[in-house]
Amino acid sequence: MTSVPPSAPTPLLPIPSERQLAWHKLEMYAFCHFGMNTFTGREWGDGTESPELFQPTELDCRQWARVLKDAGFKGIIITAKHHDGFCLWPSRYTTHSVAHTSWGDGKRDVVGELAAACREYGLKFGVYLSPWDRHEPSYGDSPRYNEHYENQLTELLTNYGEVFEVWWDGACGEGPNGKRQEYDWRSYEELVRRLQPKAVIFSDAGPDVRWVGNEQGFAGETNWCMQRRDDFAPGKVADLSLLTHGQKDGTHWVPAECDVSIRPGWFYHSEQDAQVKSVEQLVDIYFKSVGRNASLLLNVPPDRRGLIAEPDVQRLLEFRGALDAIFARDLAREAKAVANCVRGGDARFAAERAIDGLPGSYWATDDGVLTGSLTITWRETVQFSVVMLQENIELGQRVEEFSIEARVGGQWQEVARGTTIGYERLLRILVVEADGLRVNILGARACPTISTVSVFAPPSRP
Ligand code: FUL
Repeated sequence: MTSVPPSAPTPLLPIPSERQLAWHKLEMYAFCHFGMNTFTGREWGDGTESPELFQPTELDCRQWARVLKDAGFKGIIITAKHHDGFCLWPSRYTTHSVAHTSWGDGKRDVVGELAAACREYGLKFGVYLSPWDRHEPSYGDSPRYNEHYENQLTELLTNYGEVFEVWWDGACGEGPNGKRQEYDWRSYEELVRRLQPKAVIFSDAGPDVRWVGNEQGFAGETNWCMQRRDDFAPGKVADLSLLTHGQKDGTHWVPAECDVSIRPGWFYHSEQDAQVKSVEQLVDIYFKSVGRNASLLLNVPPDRRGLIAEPDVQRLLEFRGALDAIFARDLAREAKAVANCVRGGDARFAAERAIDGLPGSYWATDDGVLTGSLTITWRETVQFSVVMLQENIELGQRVEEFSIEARVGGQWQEVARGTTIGYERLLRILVVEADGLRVNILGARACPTISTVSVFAPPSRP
């Protein structure tokens, strides 16, 4: 008698698009806030600044790319235009730009220089184009400004090669007597899709990536990639915790991105040189963003020279060193794994699939089996301090609750507990000496599909 091999679990909707899947894998990329505010010392300019003030003395976007690449970032998003309206590229649609300064004889293009540097260093390139524009006279005259915004977006999305992310800021400080602009988000979105079909679009309401609801760099411990997207609009979210946690019953796949600055401000201010975040803070942010099923967009603002300042360069390299040490040795790769339920009893869905280090392979249970345990054992005791879990999100985000146990002296003891997993969940645990580790899936929306269980040894002290 021949038995029919079990089929893969049916995707549990919503699931990520191709462009979202590629974005998930980036995990960590940088923001570079640079522009008029760098030279005025402000965070929000009012649009009356003279373009002449923009005078970087040693601008070198290759330095930005080199530093960020060495620190392990996968891409850079630049503030091509912030709220003050000053454009870092020679836009045909305004005189408020680099083309109208004496800097570089009005012939340099910061966006172009950064795009080229990203290409050279193998980094993705993204753009922030502030919808709120305090300089542009047509702002507030809704159809006219929407056309202006789309013209500028078109320049950015056609002249600089591939763009991986378009960042829409919901901020608008116009008071009750200020200009009211109705943004045509739908039309902007169609434009991005047409010109850069691979780019993800970020805003409070996606459509592809959502703001996490705070600027401190953390996602909720419970963090779903789903959102009831039609209930949201950029800059209009009343309950930010919905962005921090996502929505289990969300209708669309709109995962979270954590934007946070390495300094107190988004722009460079020399008086904040001593306030660059510590390695401990950056590692903590990493565990609370990447480690909670979100991406990390770390802002590293270049200084008035047009270079990433020394304290930041130093800190980024230390941060890289710390991450390399934490993730140096995956003990799961040296272990055996078994599960109490394997889909159809088939080796294609066995526990080993979660520790084989191969992308796309995963442990799964039978349909309707919403709990299960995966046990890893070592021949001798090991010490570990970090566990990484991943779901095969191509089939949807499923796990709602899990626990982790360690076998210490022959006894199983709980060392961590959590809710969602998603693309990636990192857990820091007290160092234990154990010869086994068990991941218990305690609840799921459909049969769990676990693509990775990694167990990292404590960093060895130099
Ligand atoms: C906010 C802006 O108002 C800040 O200046 C900064 O650009 C931040 C990333 O987004 O909404």
